[in-house]
Amino acid sequence: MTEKLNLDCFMQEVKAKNPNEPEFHQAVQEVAEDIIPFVNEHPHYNQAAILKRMIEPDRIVSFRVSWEDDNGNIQVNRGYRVQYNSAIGPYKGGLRFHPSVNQSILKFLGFEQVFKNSLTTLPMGGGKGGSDFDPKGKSDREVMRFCQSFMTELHKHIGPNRDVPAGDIGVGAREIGYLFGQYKRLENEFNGTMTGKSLEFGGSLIRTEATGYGTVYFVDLMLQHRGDSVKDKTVVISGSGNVAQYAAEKVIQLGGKVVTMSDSGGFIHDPDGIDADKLAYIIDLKTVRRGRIKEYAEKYGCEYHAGKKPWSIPCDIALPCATQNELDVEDAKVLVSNGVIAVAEGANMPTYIDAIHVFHDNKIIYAPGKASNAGGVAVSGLEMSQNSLRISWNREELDQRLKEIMKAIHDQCLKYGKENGYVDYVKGANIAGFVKVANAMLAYGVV
Ligand code: NDP
Ligand code: 2IT
Repeated sequence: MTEKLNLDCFMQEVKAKNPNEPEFHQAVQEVAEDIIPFVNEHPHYNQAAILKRMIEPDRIVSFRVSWEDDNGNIQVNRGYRVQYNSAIGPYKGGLRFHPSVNQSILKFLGFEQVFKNSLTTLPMGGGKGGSDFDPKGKSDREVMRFCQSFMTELHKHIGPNRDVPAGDIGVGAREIGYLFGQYKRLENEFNGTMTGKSLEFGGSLIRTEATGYGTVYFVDLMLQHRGDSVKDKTVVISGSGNVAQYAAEKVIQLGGKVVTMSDSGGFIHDPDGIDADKLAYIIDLKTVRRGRIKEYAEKYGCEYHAGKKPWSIPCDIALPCATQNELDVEDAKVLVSNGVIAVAEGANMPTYIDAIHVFHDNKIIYAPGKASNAGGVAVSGLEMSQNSLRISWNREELDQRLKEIMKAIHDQCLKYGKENGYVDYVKGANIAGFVKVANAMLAYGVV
């Protein structure tokens, strides 16, 4: 008879074995709260120690990245790739360039990615990588030299059937271009090893928009399930990068009103709503001019709140789209008391666990990132398919596939998360994501 798992003992062991990794502990705890009761009811998973095996990455590669800045000084950063789990497909997940990057953050992201990718219905394992390199304030040439040095090591560990990186915070079209260019040069091969590529060299339509669009499609599905929709809703968004920009665009297209966006300096509050023209300004500001969101407030004469997050602004829908742990228990209480209906994560793990509990206790519709932001990696999966087939699908076809995938994720959340009329999307996503990977691992025996 296999012993049942106990959440506290399990987490104690995780913390002892992975010291000084608070983000990783948090991501495991969020999953374990749902999976431990589930595996205790399905003891064949415990017998095979599936959960214990799933929290251990297949491998972590860590390496030195030396490069020369524009002044001729030698700079040294640390690069990583966490290859988490390949039970259902090649490792797949983004690269993050941000000064905060460390092993804990990349392990949490890689772990989440395993569940997220499983939910997409596509054959992708989970991984994540990146560096503590800060692209802010660097010239294009410095970014290029960094990317080339980073790829000079990374290329040994990736490949179209092994591990397929993409973008994340600080890694957009510019960085993917430099990274793929160096990969191709080193391997002397043109293949689908990276996604998020530009359209001229194997990229997919809709990939740029996919995470933000998918998040809003998911919100609309959650609201439809309650006989409601995004139309006429007031929406508070954090972030002003890739995910936030296209979440805002889709909200506007569906008839909602976006009243905030932010960056690491603070947030702007535009009570009249950010319309398509104002959003075009933000996209240019953030992706071309690489400026600060504060400039929006100066241009359009609205409020800028330095050093603050936007959760105090009354809204129907809140979309955290910037980074991890940007919405705490006090923020959650304020959102609830202001009448929020739905919260969906465009970012990965933006909400602290006790803030999630506040949403659940108040029966707020709440979607974890592994469900609501899976549209990005899903279209990355479609980019891989197009690269393998050497074809390109058109925009309508890809948008349709994205919608179908978000619907399939929503259905999986309902299957495992619906109880007495309320849907616990965290539980639904965790169990559905787990079952597919776990069953593959069972089939492989002890590996
Ligand atoms: P970008 O680099 O394009 O934008 C990041 C945004 O978040 C910027 O507005 C940035 O502000 C802000 N931000 C970053 N770090 C912090 C911080 N420590 N504190 C406050 N604000 C911060 O990244 P993405 O839009 O691609 O990613 C945003 C989130 O979405 C991340 O959690 C990412 O993991 C997740 N995600 C991304 C996907 C994708 O396809 N790109 C897919 C699924 C999830 P500033 O400009 O001041 O740095
Ligand atoms: O967190 C994520 O899902 C991403 N950054 C996208 C990963 C990908 O491989 O497209």
